[in-house]
Amino acid sequence: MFGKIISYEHHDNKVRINFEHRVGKIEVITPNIVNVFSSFKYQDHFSRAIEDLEIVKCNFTVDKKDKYIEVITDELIVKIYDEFKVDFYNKSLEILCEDYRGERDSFIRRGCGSIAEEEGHKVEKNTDNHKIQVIKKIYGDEKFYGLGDKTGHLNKRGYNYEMWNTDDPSPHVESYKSLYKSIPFFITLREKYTFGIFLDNNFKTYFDMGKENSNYYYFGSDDGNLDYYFITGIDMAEVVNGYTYLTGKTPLPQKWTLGYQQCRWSYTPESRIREVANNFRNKDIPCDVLHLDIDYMDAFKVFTWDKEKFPEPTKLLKDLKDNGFKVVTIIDPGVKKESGYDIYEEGLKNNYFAVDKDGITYVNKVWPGDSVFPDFSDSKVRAWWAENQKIMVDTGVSGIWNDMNEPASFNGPLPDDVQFRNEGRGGDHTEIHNVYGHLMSKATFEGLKKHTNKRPFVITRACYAGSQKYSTVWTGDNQSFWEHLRMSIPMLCNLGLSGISFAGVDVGGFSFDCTPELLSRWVQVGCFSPLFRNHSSMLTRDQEPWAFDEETLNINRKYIKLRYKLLPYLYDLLWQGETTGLPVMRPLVLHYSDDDKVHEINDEFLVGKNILVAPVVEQGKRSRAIYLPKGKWIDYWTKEELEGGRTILKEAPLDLCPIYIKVGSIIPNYPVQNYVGEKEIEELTIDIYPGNGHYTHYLDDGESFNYKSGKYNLYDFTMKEGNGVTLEIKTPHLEYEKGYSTFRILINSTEIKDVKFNGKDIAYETKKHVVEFSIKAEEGILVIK
Ligand code: MIG
Repeated sequence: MFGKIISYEHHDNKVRINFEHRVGKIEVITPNIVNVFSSFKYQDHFSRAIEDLEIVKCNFTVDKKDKYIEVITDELIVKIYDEFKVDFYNKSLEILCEDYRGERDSFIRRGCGSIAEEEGHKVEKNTDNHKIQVIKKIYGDEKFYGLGDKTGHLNKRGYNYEMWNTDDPSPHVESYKSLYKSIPFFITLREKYTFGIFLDNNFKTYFDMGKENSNYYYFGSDDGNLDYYFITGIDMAEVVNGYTYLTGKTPLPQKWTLGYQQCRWSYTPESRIREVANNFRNKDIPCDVLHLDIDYMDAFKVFTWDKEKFPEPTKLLKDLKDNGFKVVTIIDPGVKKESGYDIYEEGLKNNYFAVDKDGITYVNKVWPGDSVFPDFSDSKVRAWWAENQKIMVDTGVSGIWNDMNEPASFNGPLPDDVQFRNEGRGGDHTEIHNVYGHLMSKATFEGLKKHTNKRPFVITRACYAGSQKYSTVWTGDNQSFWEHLRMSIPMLCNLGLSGISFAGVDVGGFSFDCTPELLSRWVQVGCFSPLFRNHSSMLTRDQEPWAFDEETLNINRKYIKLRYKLLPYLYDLLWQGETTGLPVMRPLVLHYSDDDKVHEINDEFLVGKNILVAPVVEQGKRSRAIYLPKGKWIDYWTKEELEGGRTILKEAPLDLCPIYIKVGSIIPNYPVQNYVGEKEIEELTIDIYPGNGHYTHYLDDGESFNYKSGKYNLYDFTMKEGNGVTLEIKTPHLEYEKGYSTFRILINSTEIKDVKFNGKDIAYETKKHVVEFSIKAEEGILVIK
């Protein structure tokens, strides 16, 4: 297709290569990130994922060799051959990734497809060529991670997927090619190397990770540009950082968004939501957020309230706020086609809706019946949608939940030729589909930012790469199946590796009836996922923490309280993520990739670097095998020290989720509150697992953007072992006025005889497994012997 290399030119960070039939470009973004581009549709990248990209000025050389052109950065060697074949080497000249030179060749599928299809079997296609396709060689040691919210296991090797945002409420199983999100990014882990590839193409894209043939994997599309980034790094963490350097980091959310959230399709009428709120307080279960699903609206008209079921929404929301609850309302994209309805009329008058091929406003059916679809690919429409958020904000709504934005529709999918403004370029549904939810979230984010001046809380179902800048996500309509509890772990871990740190699944499962045991186990996973929301569908049995029996209620309370204890740790992780791009919930492979035993662990995960969670995810199980990576780990419940690098067997009765803390960890804790902000927290608890370690705790007002101008505090803890333990406390940044007055130190060891802070003796108490004492929250050296 490209033909032979004819010549090349080199300007700034770009190398333009003229082939016989086409032009190819190599762009050096940073020493670790190189873009491979050829225009098939647009001359420029026209990226929806990457905004305001900063090209790092770096030295690189370009040379013409006999058979190839060589681009050398400080970290990468890129060799470009005829036909725009591109190979990547590290600086030691070891090959990381090369284009496959052979023919595509699928394995044989014996039998007769048409007969099987008649009975309803789905028959997989054989080789399927795409206009744009890049085929990479498989060396044999590859494992693949990322790709957003795909079903199945952590490692994607041997499977194929498509990126086409899809709302399919039937049970999500391993054979699904696509769900709600399109994040065309994956990380390859090889025995000694790791790198990521981000195909920035928002048309339908295809990923085959060695399913068609075990000698190669490929990615491609039938439209858009050939436009991919090769991202390398010393480890997976650096690759994630590189990917989020391009597409953006998950911003620090308001602190209450990390509290427990309760949802249901739908809490209605208003007396029901008041009852749910009161139950939380009466039953001593912390909760920060209640969600209102579609039935709060008048005839499903967005930005309206059903005045019969919710006669006084402002008063309701105020009462709930006084009781410590924030309310999040659902907003779908579909606008009811109804004359006299202001949102519809306004949009129609201004041509804000997508149109059909003849330029007539396109109509499809969603909840309100016949509906029209705002064209979020037009900045004017986004600005209008952003303004509409004010209607909700003025009523007292604290966050917006964007659903159905794949977009989903009842009368068949939107036809390919539905027309959008596409930022002035014009484009059809095949181009906008995968970014529709992304652009809707962006509009919602901007509206909430403007009208609250707080960090926006948006939850979206549909996504594209980079949506993390605007929105948290949930994984759509799972079911109350054990299989879906199991799947939630690799799914959230892969979303995290795909840049989406703030994510969650419907705890307890959306469709189907949950059981007491399933909810008891699910809350043990949910309390560690960044978005912690129990949600269930109408027509299923109640699923609130108290909806089953006393035991289930107690287990819910125990883990929701644990969540509130860990709030400062989770908040710190999100704060760190603004710099590192690392998610809260991480697969073990992210930090222990040298240990091949963790590469495929689907039923354990890390929270940050220090906490390992190994939940029970099978009905009836009361014990499980747990692999602990190398190093020393402390059992969170018994305080027993365990040597890692081996599999242990752990008893896990229904109320116990196995949790392990790495030796050398320092974990901040808050007292349990009914909701974030209920208590003024003057004393920060520091849970210490003696060893060598370092931790930085971050504190700010938890809601505004003042931290961006320096209004925050940092508390730095450095722990060293040897002749007891010393903990050096520093406060390198203290510009937020409401700091702590004391630290409550918990030392997870009882072999202690003497504690001194800045040379003075400190009295301590010895409890069952820990030694406890308080000190002033100031700089100093704590010596524990
Ligand atoms: O399928 O608004 O995924 O969370 O409760 C119905 C009703 C549409 C789908 C969402 C679900 C929500 C439901 N919605």
